[in-house]
Amino acid sequence: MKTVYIAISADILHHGHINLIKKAAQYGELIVGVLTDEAVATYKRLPVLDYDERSFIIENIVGVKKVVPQSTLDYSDNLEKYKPDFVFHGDDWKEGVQSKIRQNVIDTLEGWGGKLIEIPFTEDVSIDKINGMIKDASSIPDSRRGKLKKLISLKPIVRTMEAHNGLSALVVENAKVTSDEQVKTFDAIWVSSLTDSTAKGKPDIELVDMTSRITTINEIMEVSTKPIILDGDTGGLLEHFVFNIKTIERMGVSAIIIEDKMGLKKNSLFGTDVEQTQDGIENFCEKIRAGKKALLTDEFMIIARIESLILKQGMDDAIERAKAYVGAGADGIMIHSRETRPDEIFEFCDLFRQFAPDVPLVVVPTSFNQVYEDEFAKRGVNIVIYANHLIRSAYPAMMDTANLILENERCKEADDKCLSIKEILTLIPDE
Ligand code: SPV
Ligand code: MG
Repeated sequence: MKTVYIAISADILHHGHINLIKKAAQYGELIVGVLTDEAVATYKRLPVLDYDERSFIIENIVGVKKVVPQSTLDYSDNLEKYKPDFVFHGDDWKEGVQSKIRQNVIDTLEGWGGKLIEIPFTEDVSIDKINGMIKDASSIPDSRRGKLKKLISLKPIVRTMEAHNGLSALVVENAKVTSDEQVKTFDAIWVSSLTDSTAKGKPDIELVDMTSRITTINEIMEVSTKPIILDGDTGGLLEHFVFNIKTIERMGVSAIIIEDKMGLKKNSLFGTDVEQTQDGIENFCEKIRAGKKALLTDEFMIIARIESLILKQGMDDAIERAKAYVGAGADGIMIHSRETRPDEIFEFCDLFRQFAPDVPLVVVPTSFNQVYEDEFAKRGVNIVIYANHLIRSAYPAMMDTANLILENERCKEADDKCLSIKEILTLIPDE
């Protein structure tokens, strides 16, 4: 008896898959590699159904002999393991991101004389339409809120970009870069106090109040589906924090990060150049405990941000606080630094992982910007936040255009720097 192998994610199952399974099963005993949750989350989006549910469905389709997990988009490991005589796939992967995977399949099969058989792609399947419906459904609060925890559990690192209004949120939602066999996108949105304030022409000193922050969050939510992490500044007075946190949780935000400072808060990147006061450990723990008590779901995360390195209080203080905040119930820790080298951040990560192997860890590498994401992941970091880069790049572009018009006393020269009128008119869809 010959053996046949196909791989699918099976999150959206349609008659094209059934065609493929039927044809493949005619050639021998059919093994189906179902992509693991990690593989789907890394290469596509969070799966709607988890691996056990998806593999259960596939196991029960006529013609399927066996279901096995496939943990990468690349087939090589499973092909080496099962040495099938045939691999079946639709003929729609000869170009684009999947072409390299296709070539690996052909090369690996050659090892034992196996063959790739490609069948015509089933044309009338509207995956785009189904994806659109899933996207709409996943933007509602109850679907969105739990996505961050899920992403942390499935991805080596959760890549997060700031947004400060609807337009920048659209950028975070839609930015996509294709490289090798991967499609890279952002996983989550950071609603930064610095960029939310700057966009309003205000300093980052908790002057933009919660009502205004909520308006920004709503604008962002209207045009996006990705989980949102809110920069909650100091969290304010404990008595206010317990109310605000409920509102934020109800809206479908996934996490709030609060920093252990008190009094008039200034942006951390000023460091000790301005006067800033760190909160007492017990006081801040009290805020964390009160916040946790106020929550209604176990999806929402309170992440405690440690300012000891920013305020030059030393590593021992940072670690002491991390232990205390985790003990008080914080769902994660953010460690911040304004050093241009990552050494103190790496040292913290190593020490932190010795006593908190599973607590999510967040970094904001604005200053130590040379570190690649996979290096952070190796050090045990779960979330990396690019905290201000969209607004920082928008401002010089706007200034250049304004200056060009002033210099030329007309707008023709500025046109090259601008989106075309057609593009700006169609950027935001009517519905
Ligand atoms: C923000 O984005 O507002 C932050 C991060 O709090 S930082 O600006 O680095 O303090
Ligand atoms: Mg901030």
